[in-house]
Amino acid sequence: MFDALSDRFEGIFKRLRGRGVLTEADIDEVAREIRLALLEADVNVRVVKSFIGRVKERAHGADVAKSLTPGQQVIKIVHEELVATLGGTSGKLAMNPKPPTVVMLAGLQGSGKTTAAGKLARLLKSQGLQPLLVAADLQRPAAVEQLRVLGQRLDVPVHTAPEGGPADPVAVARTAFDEAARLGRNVVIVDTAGRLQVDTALMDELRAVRDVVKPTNSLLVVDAMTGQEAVNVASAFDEAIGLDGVVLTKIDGDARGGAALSVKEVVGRPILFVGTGEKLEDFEPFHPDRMASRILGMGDVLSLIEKAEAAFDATEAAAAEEKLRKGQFTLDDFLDQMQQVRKMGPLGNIMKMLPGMPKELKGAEVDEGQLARIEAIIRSMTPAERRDPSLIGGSRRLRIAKGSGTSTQDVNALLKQFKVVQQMMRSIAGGKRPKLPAGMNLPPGMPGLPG
Ligand SMILES: Nc1nc2c(ncn2[C@@H]2O[C@H](COP(=O)(O)OP(=O)(O)O)[C@@H](O)[C@H]2O)c(=O)[nH]1
Ligand SMILES: [Mg+2]
Repeated sequence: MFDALSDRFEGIFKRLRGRGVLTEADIDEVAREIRLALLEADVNVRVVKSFIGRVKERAHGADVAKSLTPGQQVIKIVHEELVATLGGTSGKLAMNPKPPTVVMLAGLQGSGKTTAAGKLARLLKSQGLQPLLVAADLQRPAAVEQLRVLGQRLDVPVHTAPEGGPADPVAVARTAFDEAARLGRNVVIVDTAGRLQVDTALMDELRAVRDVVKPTNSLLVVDAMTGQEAVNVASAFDEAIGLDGVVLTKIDGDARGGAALSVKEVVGRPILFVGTGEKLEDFEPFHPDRMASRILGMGDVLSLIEKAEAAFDATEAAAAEEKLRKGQFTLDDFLDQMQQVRKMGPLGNIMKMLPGMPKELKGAEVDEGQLARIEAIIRSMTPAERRDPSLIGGSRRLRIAKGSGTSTQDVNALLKQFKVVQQMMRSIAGGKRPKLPAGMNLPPGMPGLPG
């Protein structure tokens, strides 16, 4: 799910990253592109409209924080609004203070209710709870059997209508509580019947079951493939039985994601769980922030932005970049940049997070001890030497090594690495992808690459 949308966002943001300043017209253009991307992903029109409105308003009004580039700022706003659209905080089941907690699953036929019942039972069991599955879908005999098989596999009891008795879902629901008490079960999961379409008979049956079980959580199971239609389905179920949340299934498929992005805002009920495959373990609590990062296809970049915000000064970075371009980057700047980058946390991680980093750089291991050594070496140089390392001949090398408590080999290595960085920077500035010489590790404190 979300692949196409992710691609679109990636394209939009890639262009944004290179920009220094965003004009009103730039923001409008970005907003237009995002709008199109969302509509193509089958997101509800109303949702798109309010989403774009919020993003635009915030982007226009954003006081340009020194720590972020304008492009990063827009990405951050889009991400935050996406999280809000998806439901803000992570969903959780409500627990009945007087057990059992009752979870009623409703939804169209084939949406994945029975599977979700099994998956939820598995999840709750793993959390130390004692679930009971209740087969209140008596439309098709196969449905009961399906739940029974799941229960057997999970070693979770399944409550069904008595053999040969009337196929009455309300009766099954009513006797479920005695069964739960008898078996010492504290969560009752009720699987219900579905239809291919919303109809009154179905809704009446569900209402009757609901009145008997009084669900602590009444959850709508929605197939992500339903797209925007999911919104109508959700509204109908909400009106009929009252919903507390949504289980979005089959997000492993190639659904465009419109349902996920629309349900919360239109129906006002959060997605609590997602089904990510056919197996019982393919089920997880829904985290809006993680999903938003996944949609933007840049989870790593976002955490990098967060870190950068905390530590990095965009103005200084821009100045360093400018110097690089002009070939004026000195060892002093190198030291400055190294310290900036170090404020952001373990270097190895940051390298891995940077988008567009050549693979050989991403894998580069950075040794923090080596960082300290490099810092000491540069500090032992005179200002003139830092500006122009070509001054550093044999005797100066020895002096610097002694001053920094390192060896002349260390000093040599640093000077060599610095030269490589300068060359790399020049080639990046010239629009080429940098290549590290074979066997050479990235010098720590390598300044931020222009993304
Ligand atoms: N790929 C995938 N298939 C699912 C998922 N959830 C359910 N299914 C499949 O969807 C079909 C219908 O599921 P079922 O639980 O019987 O739907 P119900 O009619 O609502 O009870 C089955 O073939 C399930 O294996 C999911 O999250 N991912
Ligand atoms: Mg079923």
